[in-house]
Amino acid sequence: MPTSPPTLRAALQDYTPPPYLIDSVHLNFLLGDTVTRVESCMQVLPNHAASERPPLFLHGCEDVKLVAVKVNGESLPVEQYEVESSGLTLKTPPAGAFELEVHTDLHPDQNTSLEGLYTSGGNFCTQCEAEGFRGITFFMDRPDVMAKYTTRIEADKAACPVLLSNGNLVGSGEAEGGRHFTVWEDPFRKPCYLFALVAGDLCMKEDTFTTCSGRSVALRIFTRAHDIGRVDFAMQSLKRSMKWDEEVFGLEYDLDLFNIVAVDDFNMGAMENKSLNIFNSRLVLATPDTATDGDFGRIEGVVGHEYFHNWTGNRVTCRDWFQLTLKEGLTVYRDQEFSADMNSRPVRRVEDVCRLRAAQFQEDNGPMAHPIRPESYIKMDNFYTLTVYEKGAEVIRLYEAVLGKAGFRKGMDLYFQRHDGQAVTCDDFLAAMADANGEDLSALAKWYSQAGTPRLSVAAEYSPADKTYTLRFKQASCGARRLLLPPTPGQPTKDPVLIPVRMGLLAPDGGEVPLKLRGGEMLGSEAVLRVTKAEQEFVFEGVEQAPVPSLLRGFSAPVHMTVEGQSDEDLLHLLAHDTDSFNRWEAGHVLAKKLMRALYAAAKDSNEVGGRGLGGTGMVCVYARVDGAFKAFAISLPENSELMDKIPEADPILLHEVREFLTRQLAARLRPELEAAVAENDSAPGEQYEFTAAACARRALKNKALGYLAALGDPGVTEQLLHRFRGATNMTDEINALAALDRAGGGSALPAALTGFYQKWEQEPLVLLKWLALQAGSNVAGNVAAVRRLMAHPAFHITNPNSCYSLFLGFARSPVNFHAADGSGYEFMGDVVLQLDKINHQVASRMVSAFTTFKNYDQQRQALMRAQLQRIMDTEGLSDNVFEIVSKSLK
Ligand code: 0A1
Ligand code: ZN
Repeated sequence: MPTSPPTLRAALQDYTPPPYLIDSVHLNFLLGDTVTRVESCMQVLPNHAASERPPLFLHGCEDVKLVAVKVNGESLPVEQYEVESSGLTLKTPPAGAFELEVHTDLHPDQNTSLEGLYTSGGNFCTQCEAEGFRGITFFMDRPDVMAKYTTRIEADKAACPVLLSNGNLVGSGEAEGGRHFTVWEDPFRKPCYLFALVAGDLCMKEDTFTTCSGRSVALRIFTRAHDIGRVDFAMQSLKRSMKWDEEVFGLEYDLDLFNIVAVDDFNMGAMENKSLNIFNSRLVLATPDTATDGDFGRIEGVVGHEYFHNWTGNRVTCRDWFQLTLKEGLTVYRDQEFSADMNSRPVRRVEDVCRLRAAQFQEDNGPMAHPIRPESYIKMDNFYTLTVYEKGAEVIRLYEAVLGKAGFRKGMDLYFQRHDGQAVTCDDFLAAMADANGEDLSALAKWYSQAGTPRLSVAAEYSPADKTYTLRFKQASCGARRLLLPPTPGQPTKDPVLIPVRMGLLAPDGGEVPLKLRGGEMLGSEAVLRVTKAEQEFVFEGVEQAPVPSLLRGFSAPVHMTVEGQSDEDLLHLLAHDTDSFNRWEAGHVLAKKLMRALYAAAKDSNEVGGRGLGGTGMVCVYARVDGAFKAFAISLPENSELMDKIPEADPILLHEVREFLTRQLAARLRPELEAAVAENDSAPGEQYEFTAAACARRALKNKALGYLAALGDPGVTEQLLHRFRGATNMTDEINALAALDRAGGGSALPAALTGFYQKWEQEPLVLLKWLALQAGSNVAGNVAAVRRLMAHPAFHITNPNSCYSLFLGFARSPVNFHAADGSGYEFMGDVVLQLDKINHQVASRMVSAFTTFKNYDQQRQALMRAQLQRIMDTEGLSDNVFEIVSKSLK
């Protein structure tokens, strides 16, 4: 619901411990068709000096109606408390421990924010992170208040046969009027953001996992009846995650039951509520006919992620929300490692780094830039960002680079030993890592407090006379001028950070040079240099010939690196000989970026794309030289957002035309190779779909090649695509063929193919999300009208976040239509933001984020985008979520 403009801003430096604690809480949910009553009975403990009697403040929200307040069993006289929409204050609570009972009424069926208690497809469910529990009852809604929960749920037995909450089922029975109940007890203390309740008509699939100490854990996945046949992959992923965490981190599951529930209406991906994970259904349901390789990979990763939170997030949680990266950065790191172990490690690393550079670097360079530990926020929901999650994971990787895998594990062990059952800070994590290894890691602390992506430049010098090779590093941060916070001492000019540079040197014959730093010991063929100063040099001795350096192997730190004087020959040398697979890929990627930027610059000068005949020779070379899983990557062009970093005031449509030109060039020059790639990697007739690294790599290359061939506009290719589309036996191939048809212009075949796809999948909302996204992202000029029409299509539901992400974010990815010169795309998104803000603040604020990059574009577009931001800003009753992003963008 829209609220008045915000006045409250939370700040890290204002943290104080809570004046009271809640030792235990009994919740009684009386679920009803329209009204739900929540009876909460809390055992409150003082957490202040005995001489004081501070007021007790419990957070609330305007949709929660207070019905009764009792202290130690007696109704509290009205003059002893104050109730506002923000919360309930007990003016003079009793001294010592006491019992506080609060009854509230809610309307879950009217709750479109999808926070607190709401309904999805007629079933009840909750989402409490970050601050949704206050939408259920008045409570100390902060993560450092950790209580033991007992939850009774009562509902109509026919409408809600399944009644779930956290922990163990300790009771159940019949109630009056065709109702029934269950009682759940969670033996582990937890913050209220980890509370969950699910009630409804759900089917269940069950399995078991035997832990390393021999305990049997019941694993259950709940879905609507229609979907229960699609949970096997998620179940297997869960079992693999449980085993992996035991093997890699020695972490065993701690209850006898682990539940996952899939719901269609969910703002984010999934939620790690203690023993009752709630998932967006798109991250649970998958069979080869409905889900792509990408979907399977995401499901595996997110199932792992939520499971891993049981230790990194639940057993050890955050003291306050500024510490979010403590659990998220660490858990993303863990899910990335899990996925790397389950699939191809090098491929996963390239994918993770691409995402980081394409999106997080952009965030770091825009108006919402914040350190992985933000210093202030208006709405915490806005800080579930790529910076906190993905850059946070890269910062965890820095510990690993510095300490090695064994040292990292020692640090993790000490972290759990010290902090199990506590709500702690990022400093506590750093201290555990440092103490376990006897290392001073204070140089890593700046990564938590500085926003922006550090820039690292490297100059190299070879001295044939004394056979030394010198690397000179310089570091500086970008983004400082766009920092959100007013300049404060130390923030506008950044301090140097510790940058671990994993590296090797390649001799002219491609062999590895043994590394020996001046005055040091032999290091083998790979070393991790610790760059800690603004300027620092490392001198290698005994280098017989001028080498080619291979720096930042595996992307050992999240920085922009420039190697001065690096030639195309150097890059091709790395491509051919580097022992680090990431850097081999990186060499090709750098070549592709250089090529695209050169093409763009030439087009800008001459007003003609490709006018100077720049082809793709470098990339043709790259394609020829890489093999296996990397061949598909070798012809993947860098994302626009990555290129724009070095293109001031970019024209996104011109950049798109450059991409199209280069795609056509490559398709023409590589046609025989691409056709061979299709033929060699096609599935054999009757071949079963498998989600394995090798099978995914084959499909990726085949489909990438088909996408290129589609760009040729050859009717024969279109015919082949249509044939493939009709005959596809899995969704990866089916949706790729449809997308390629779209790229090929599709001719008259495209509308019929789209209609056929819709009819085939009419009953599968998750598949229709792909159908919506594909049409929304079309680069056919004037497509905004079609997207407006799709909003009225039965496949689209404005109250469903997935629908909005597919249609609107899909549209924002179209350079031609979102960035249309007449501003029609921006106006459409402005309309969408305002409409959505009345329904769901979190979804609206994700949409408005499409405007935050406006300073990257040319003057006309900046003005048009800014005008939409201003129009949103001037609208009455804006949510805090949208207000925060718009106001920071307009600064
Ligand atoms: N903790 C979850 C993500 C999550 C965060 C916020 C939510 O609502 C605002 C929902 C889910 C995770 O990292 O998976
Ligand atoms: Zn998480």
